Parts: sequence; structure tokens; C-alpha cells
Amino acid sequence: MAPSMALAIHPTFKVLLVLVWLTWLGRGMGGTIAPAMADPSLMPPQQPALTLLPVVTGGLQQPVYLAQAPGDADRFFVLEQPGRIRILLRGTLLDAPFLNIAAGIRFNGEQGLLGLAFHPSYPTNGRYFITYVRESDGAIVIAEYRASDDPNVSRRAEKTLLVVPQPYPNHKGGMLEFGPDVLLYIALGDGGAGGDPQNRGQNRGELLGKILRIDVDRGSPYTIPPGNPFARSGARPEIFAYGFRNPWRFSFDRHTGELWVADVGQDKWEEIDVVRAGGNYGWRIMEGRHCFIPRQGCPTTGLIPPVAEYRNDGSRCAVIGGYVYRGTKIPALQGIYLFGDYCSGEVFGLRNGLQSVLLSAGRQISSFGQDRDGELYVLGLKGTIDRIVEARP
Ligand SMILES: [Ca+2]
Repeated sequence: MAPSMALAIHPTFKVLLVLVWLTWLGRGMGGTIAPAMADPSLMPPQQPALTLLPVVTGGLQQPVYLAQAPGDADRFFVLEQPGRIRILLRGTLLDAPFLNIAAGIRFNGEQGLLGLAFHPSYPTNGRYFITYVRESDGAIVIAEYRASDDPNVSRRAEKTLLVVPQPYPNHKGGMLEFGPDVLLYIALGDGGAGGDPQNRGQNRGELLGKILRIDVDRGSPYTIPPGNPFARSGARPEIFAYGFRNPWRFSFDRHTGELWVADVGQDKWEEIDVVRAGGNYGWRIMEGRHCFIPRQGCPTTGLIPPVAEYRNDGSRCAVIGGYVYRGTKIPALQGIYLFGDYCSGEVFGLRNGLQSVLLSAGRQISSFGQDRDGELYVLGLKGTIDRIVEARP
């Protein structure tokens, strides 16, 4: 199968050594990864020198996401892919999970507990939302949970919002987050195999290969926002945008509200999309800015190209979406979209269509995370959390 978003530990130490070596090589080469559109005046006047500050070095099993809850400066909530939400309380990893639903979760490869979003009114309503692949049949589940009176322990009662059957074990997507419109956005992959064999990304009659948007404050378990682009068209009304392969991570720019989606590529091209309502982002007609089916002369009318792409050659294999930096501690990073590659461990910066390597993390990057202040974190699949900080000479 073509490269996908393999969230599995590499099978042999030899492969790991090669990866480490390639990462080291990449560090030495550095520089721009997409030479096109080169107007140097668009580049940041001085690229910030970045490094990683360890936050957690052990005690986590396959962390795949990190978030803070509104109104809570003390805690980081960390998703463990096998099915637990752990708490990092003022720098200390608590032994007892906030939530442990591992028994009901299918944990294998790209499957597991994949997404977490706190309701903007979490301090008063305690509501939060997760995405996971369930043990019984491999379907992906969007579910709501609630905090208890103990801020370190969740209630266990589940309210199911959506169950989406999955034809294959890969390409789950799984990110979910509230937009500035207080609507819940959910990313679903094309359902897997390779090359989207049933053309789900382009089929607006189903939910796979889409970004969804639902209103969890009205209706039960949710309602369709009246502004959804296909609310009255016969397509699935939850769809916000379509034509995605495996949108594993997305984020909203805190200043502009723009929705930045990283879509993991198939054979050659990893892409970054800025997504708007009703947009068709091309898969499987196109992979990045290139025809996929058919390989030449594909119909591109109406397809929205990515704002950036890079080739998944030897050391690079899968894009990991990050955040437009809106923190205060690294002024030179302001407004730059940070993202990474799962295999190479590189962290890239993107602004005005120009990308460059900002940092080599030297690990498998499973996700980025953002704290309340807008500072950014790198999660390593093998159990690490590091904060991105400015390197001091
Ligand atoms: Ca695309």
C-alpha cells in the first residue's frame, strides 16, 4: 500500500537508524523545501532559531494530541492513542487518567483515540468531545462526555453524536475542534486502502473524506447549522468541505479565524489547505496540485488547490498539521503556520506560500498542540512532549 499516515512504531531498529540518519542529513541541508514562488521579500526578515524544551520525557503511551481546557490554566489534557486522556497538572503527569475508555477502543496502526475538543463554555457546562475508533466494528465514533466535580476525573457516561462505518483500517482523520462560530468541526479521512478506491472524497452523499460542521448546542444530539453549504441540497448536510484524503490535524488561526487543514498525501504530495465552506479540495482527482485520477488532463475546474505542498520523498512521508503561531514568546514566529512531517521529524514554517525547515525534532511527530497563550508543543509518538522555544545563542 502506498504511504499513508502510519501511526505504528517502525518494525525494525534498522529503519529507525536510517530515519535518524536522514533526519540528521535534513538538519544539515535545511533551507527552503518549495523553491517555487520565490519572492524573498515575502519571507520573514529573520527566521527564528528554534529549539525544543522538554515538558514530558516519559510515562505516556503514544500521545497523539494535547489541549488546554477553557478557563483552566493548570492542566494540559493529553490524548493517548490506546484510549486514555491523561492530565499534566502544573508540569506533573498524573498517574490516574482523566478518562480511560481503552477497553472499548480499537488501537492498531492509525486507529485509536484520535481527537479531543473542549466546549468553549467548558468551565460552566463541562462538555467535551472526542473521536475514536471503536473496538466492536472499527467504526469511527464522535461522542460527548462531561467533566465531574473533580477537575482531574471525567464522568464516564457517553452520548454518541455520530457513528461512521469504516471500510478499511487507515485514513481516519479524527481531529475535531470548535470554530470561532462555536460550531464543532470534525475531520474524517476517506476511509482508507489506497487511492480512495470507492471515490468517497468526492461523494457528497457520505461523510468520509470531508470536514463536517455541526451545532452541538441545539437539537439532540446535534443540529445542522443553517449556513452549512449543503444543508438543503440532498448531500449529507453535515458536510462543510470535501475532497480530503486523510485530514489528520487542522486548526483555526486565532486572529483571522481561517481553517488550516493538513491533508496527508498518497504517492507523492503532502498538502496544506485553507478551507472555506463548500470547497472541493480535490482528492482523488488531484493529489496536491497534481492530477491523480486520471494522471494527466484531470478536470480541475472548481477544485481549490492547496496553499502549500511538499513532496514525500525518502525521509518525508506524512504531513502533520499544526498552528498559525499567535503566541507572544517568539515574536519572529508571529503569523507563521507551523507544521511537520511524521517520518522526517522536521518542523516547517509557512507564510505567504513560502516554506522552510525551522527545526528538526528528530522524532516521529504525531501532532502539535497549542496552549491557552498560543505557545506551541510537539508531540512525539514514542511518548514525548516538547515546547517550541526560541534558541538562545
Ligand atoms: Ca487537495
